[in-house]
Amino acid sequence: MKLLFISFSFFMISQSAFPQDNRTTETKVADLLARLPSNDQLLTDKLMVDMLSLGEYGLKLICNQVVPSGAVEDTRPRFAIDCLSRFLSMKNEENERTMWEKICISYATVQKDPDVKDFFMKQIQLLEENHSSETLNTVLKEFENGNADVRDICFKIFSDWRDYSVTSSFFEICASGDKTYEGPAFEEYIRHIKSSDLKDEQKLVLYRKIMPFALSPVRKNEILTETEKLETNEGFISLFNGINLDGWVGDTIAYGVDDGLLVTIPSKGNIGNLYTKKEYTDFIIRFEFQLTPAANNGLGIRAPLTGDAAYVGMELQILDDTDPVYANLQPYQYHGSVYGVIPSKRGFLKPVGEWNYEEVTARGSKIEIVLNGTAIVDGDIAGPRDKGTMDHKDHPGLKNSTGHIGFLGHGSLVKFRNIRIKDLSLSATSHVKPPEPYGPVPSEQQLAWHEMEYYMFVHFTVNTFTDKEWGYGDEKESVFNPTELDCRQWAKVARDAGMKGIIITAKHHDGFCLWPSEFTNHSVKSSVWRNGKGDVLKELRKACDEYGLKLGVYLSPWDRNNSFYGSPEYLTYYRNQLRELLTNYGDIFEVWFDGANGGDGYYGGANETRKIDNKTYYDWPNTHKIVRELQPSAVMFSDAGPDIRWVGNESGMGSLTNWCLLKKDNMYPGGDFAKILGEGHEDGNYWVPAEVDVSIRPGWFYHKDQDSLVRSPENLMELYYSSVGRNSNLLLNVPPDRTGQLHENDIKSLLAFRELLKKEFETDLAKGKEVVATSFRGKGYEPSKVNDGNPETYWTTNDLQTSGDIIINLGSKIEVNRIILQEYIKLGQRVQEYKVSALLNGDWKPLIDGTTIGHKVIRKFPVIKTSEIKITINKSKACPVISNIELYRSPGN
Ligand code: FUL
Repeated sequence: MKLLFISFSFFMISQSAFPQDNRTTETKVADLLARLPSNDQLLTDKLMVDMLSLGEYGLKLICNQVVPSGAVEDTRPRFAIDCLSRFLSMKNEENERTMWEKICISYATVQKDPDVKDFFMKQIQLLEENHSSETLNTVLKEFENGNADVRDICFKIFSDWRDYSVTSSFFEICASGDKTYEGPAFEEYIRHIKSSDLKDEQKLVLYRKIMPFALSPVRKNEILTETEKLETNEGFISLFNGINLDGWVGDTIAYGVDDGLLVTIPSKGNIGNLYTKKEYTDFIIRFEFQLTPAANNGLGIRAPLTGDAAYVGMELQILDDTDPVYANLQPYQYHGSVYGVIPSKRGFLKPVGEWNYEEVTARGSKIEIVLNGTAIVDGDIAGPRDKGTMDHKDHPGLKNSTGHIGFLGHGSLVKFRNIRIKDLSLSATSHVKPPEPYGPVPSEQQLAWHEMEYYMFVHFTVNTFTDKEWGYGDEKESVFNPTELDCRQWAKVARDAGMKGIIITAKHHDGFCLWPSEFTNHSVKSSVWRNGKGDVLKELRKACDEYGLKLGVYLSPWDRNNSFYGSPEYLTYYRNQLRELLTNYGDIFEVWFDGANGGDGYYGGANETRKIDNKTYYDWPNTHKIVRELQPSAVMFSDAGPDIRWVGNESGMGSLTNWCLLKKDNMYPGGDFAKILGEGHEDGNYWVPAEVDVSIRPGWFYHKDQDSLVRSPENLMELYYSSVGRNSNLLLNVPPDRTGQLHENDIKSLLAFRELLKKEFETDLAKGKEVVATSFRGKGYEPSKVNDGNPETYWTTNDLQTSGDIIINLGSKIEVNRIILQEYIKLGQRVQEYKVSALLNGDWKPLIDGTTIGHKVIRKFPVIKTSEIKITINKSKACPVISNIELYRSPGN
């Protein structure tokens, strides 16, 4: 391009176009077009110079012949115009450029054909490449003077501009008050600033400039989100959430929230002071305010909650000092002055009714105030504090090192918005504080349990040999005689199937113990198996250790064998057995208390029905204490916790809405709580997540006639989605047969499922990709934390925000059909509503929506080819805290 320019200049000097040429312009145009297009660079250059000398009329004649692209007509005029505009774009002759822009605009305006319109607009763009401001001004003038058609064209030209300099034009369009263009201009303004290379601080200035013109709440929000993001980067947080007065104390009657603004309500009587709950020492506070005629308010700083803040703290005047009633004020009473202490400059307020932007910096004894871009106060309170104040009054508050910040009411109507603070007391190196936990949070042992996700249930006892599901309790011990018991085989299969542990029915309702309990003869020690010397628990413990699995125990509270069942003595017996299990078999990760309680049974020969009150009989709290004492890292399962709750069904269905929270105080095992157990309580006061227990076969125990009814690998996959995929753990029962080993059909299915699972989640398409969010809390909580593979890092926003978008940029268009979402549950379960969408032809196509997330949700959606996936947190109890997002293209649909 540079070379071309030099050669043009040469022509301009050495050749005058059409010397002493008396032909008409029409003939010259025809002659010129006849010589185009040309591949000869020199000739082209010369023709361009000639073209320009044709003047406005001649150029218009060329333009008149412009034809839309794709048509077979003569393309020479197009070539001519194209060359010419390139030429002009490199020259500085303003007159010529302006002439050409005007021509292009007028042609773009009158042309009906969209292609031709486009063509002329591109010409204008070309002109802009080197000289933005003049071109922009021309287009802007056209916008301002133009009819609807011209305006549309000009607007399109603006929005296609790549340079950020166009933002000021958008600003003028936004400020023009034309409703048709306000919205789009606003969006373009934001888009241009966002994509510019400006520093955050410069961007903030531009956003602030446009803020007062944001008439609709949507736009206001958009700009707020952007500024908040930038200010968060700088360490600012919002003091006012636009919804309620959370975080504020004092006169919450005469201050209220109206349409996202903090307002005084004079009708509520004397307006008092509204203070931040928190105290601040050194800080920068930024806010906007709008005054009414003669309005009076004040910004209290380093103030106590009671007393006259102007004296017991400091009052920075907020005052319409332009009103005649204030004609005779002292400078230490003007707007901005530290009342009575430090003067300010008058004359920088916007006209009453307009929004003012103010920034106050309090650092040690220095106070600075910038109003609408002008420094109106730059003072030091040390002097007046030690030597006396301007108003000669006593200001003990000047000695305060810290205090509340507040709006001090003096009866007038005043509005505030965008109140943000940066706490300078937090040193620059100290990182942004994490959010406080919200609501109940998981214990250490519950967290470890959440990580397990998928493990094996083993139902094995006399029933295996009697072909029953519930033994009556009168079974002879000799029936228990597995021919080739092999706990190592169970453990190997569990490990190979991807499971993390095994929970065994140490004692089922029949009362038969798989370990040689000291407290009964109804156990393996009375069987012929291993000559009465066997101990299934011991063998399983060893096997689990060998295969790196955790061990859990099921000890049925209902015991149809024991003669004491129903009386207090039984509790002693039950607890003794529990102690044996929790003392002699190493670390136990989960103790399983089932909810089937009471009924008929053998009961030591009584052969009768025994009913117990399941609310009171077991005195659970005292049993729980034993577990806590002997196995502090174990979790306890039952219908109602205390640590893990039943999901409410045995069909493998976790609930789509699934809170890990439960109001368990009035719940007990065996109660009628199925639906509650599925969903949990949104406002639950304990962390009690759900476990999905389900069998790979119709029965819990092995029955030969169910060998053909083992769940298929595909069916196991569905179970996985409806349990682990729904914020629950999956406890999958695989019962050994009479040999004491798992049946080959079960093994085949489990291992094939394992393979399917691997393929289902083979390559995480989100990993390491660029992630952006509508806002984030600050350093250490960036959106990139959701796909850094580290479960201990997370994206979150500032405390007052309860929604937000995260967009994962996949780099190019790829197919996706699964998403995994995880909250950082150490800070509580928060998300109440979310949705996922994909970018499709420039629009966000909704894929799925959901309610809760918790430890993990895995969601399917039909295959979509997209370059961006957006996760929207619509509603959250407190700022959303997301630790992980994964995306997959699974072989399934
Ligand atoms: C229930 C029992 O009654 C079933 O037999 C099975 O053990 C199931 C897991 O728990 O309470």
